[in-house]
Amino acid sequence: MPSSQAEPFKIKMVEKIKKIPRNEREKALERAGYNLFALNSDEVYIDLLTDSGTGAMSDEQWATLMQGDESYAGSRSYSRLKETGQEIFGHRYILPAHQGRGAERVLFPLLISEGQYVINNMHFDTTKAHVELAGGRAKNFVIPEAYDTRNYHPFKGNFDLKKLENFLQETPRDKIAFIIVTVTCNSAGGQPVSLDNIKAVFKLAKEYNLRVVFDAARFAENAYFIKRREEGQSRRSQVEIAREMFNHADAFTMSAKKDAIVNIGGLIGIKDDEELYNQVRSRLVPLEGFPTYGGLAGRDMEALATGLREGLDYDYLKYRTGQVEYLTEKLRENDVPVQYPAGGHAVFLDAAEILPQIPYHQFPAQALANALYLEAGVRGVEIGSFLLGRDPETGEQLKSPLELLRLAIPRRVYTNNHLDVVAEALINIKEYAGELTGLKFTYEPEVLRHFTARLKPVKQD
Ligand code: P70
Repeated sequence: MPSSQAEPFKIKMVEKIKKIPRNEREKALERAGYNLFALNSDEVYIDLLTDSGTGAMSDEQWATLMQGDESYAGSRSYSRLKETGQEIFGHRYILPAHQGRGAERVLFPLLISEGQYVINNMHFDTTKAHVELAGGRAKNFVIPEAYDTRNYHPFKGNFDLKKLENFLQETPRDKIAFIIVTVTCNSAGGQPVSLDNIKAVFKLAKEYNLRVVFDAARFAENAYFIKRREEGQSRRSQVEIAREMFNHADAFTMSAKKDAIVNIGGLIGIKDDEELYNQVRSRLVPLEGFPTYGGLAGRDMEALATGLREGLDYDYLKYRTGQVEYLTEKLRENDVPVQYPAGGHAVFLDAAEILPQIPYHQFPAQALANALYLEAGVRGVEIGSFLLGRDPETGEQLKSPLELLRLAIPRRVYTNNHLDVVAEALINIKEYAGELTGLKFTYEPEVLRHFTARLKPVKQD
C-alpha cells in the first residue's frame, strides 16, 4: 500500500502485544518441538500463522452482535443471514455451519461415491481431508505458472483447461464426483482465478454433466483481483463480479472466518437444486445443528451477515490487498524470493530458494519459519513437504512442488509498521541463511502431523 494511502478505518480498541526476549523465544521454540503450532500466543509478537478467524470486527459487527436472536428454530438472525447470502451470491439456499470444514463434512459425502475423483485447481488440506474421508480421490489441475514463484501471471489460481479437458475425456463420467474451484487458491499463494477461467470450467463441467462447487473462503479478494487484473472488468464493481462468479457455481462451501471477517462461522450455498438442499438440510441437523443455526449462536450469524458486506467493500479490499502487496514488494526490493504477484491474504516466501542447502525431507520452509520466530517473534506457517506428508502406500516422504513459508495477514489487525518489522527480520535472515540447517522428527503422528509433530534441528545429533 503506497504510504499516501492510509487505512480506511480508525482504531477504537487495542490489544497489547509484547516481544519476549530472544533467550525466552529459544526456550519456547525448543519446548514447542520446533513446531510453531505448539507455541502459546503470548510467546508470539506478530502472529501471521493464519488469516482465519483472526480478523478485527468492526463497530457495526459488534453492534449487530447485540441483536442476535438466540431462538433454536426460526431465528431472525438466520433470516437476515440467509437474505444477505441470497442477495450477494444469487443462490436460493443458504445454510449456516460452524466453519468451513463443517460445511465440507455436510456436503461432500452427498456428492462423492467411493473411489471417485474430485477435481480442484488446488485442494486446501482440510478440503482434501474431507474429500478423502468421503472416499474420494483429490486431483489438482492448477496451471503450471502457479509453481513458478518468480514470474508474473495475473491469475495463478487458474485451471489448466487443456489438462482438465483431457482428463474429462479420458475418464468415465461415473469415476468423477464433481469439480471444486478454490477462490482464491490458498495453496498456490492466495492467487485468484479469472472470471474467464471460472466460466470455462463451468462450461466444461456442464458438457460432462458435472457439478461445480466453490471453496469460497476468499471470494471477495478473488472478485477484487478480477476487477483489477482482468481485461474488461475494471469498470464493474466487485459486488457485481462476485455475483457473476457464483452464477457459475452449483453450490459452495465457505469458511466465513476469512473474507466475512468473523472469528467463527461458515456457510453452505446451493444455487437451485431443491433435492440437494433437502439432503444437505437433513445432514446438517445431526452434524452441525438445526438448519436455522448450524452450529452458530444467533449473534455469530448477525456478525457474519454484516461481515459479508464489509468484506466486499471497495475501500476495504483496496487496503486489504494493498497491505499484502506492501510486504510482498518490500521483500522483492530486497531480493527475498516470494510468490509473485502478491496474493490476497498472505505473502508466500520461497524457502527452497532461500535455503537451497536444506533438502525437502528436512523441511526448508519450517527451518525458515523457526528462524523468523527466533529473529523477531513472528509466527508463520510452513506450506510445503512437512504439510504434505507421506505417500499412504509406500510411507515415503512426498516432495512438495513448492516449499513455502506463508505469512498470512489478519484482516484490519496489524499496521504497515508491523509489516516493516517482518520485512526487516527476513532481510536480516538472508545474511545468515547459509548457516541454517534442516529438521527431523522426534515425534511424528500418523494423521495431520503438521499440527502436533515434534522436531529437532539436524545439527543437534
Ligand atoms: C488457513 C485456514 C482454511 C480453509 C481454506 C480453504 C480454501 C477451507 C478451509 C477450512 C486453515 C489454517 C491453516 C494453517 C494454520 C491455521 C489455519 N484455511 N477452504 O489459514 O475452513 O478453517 O473454517 O474450517 O483456506 O488457510 P475452516
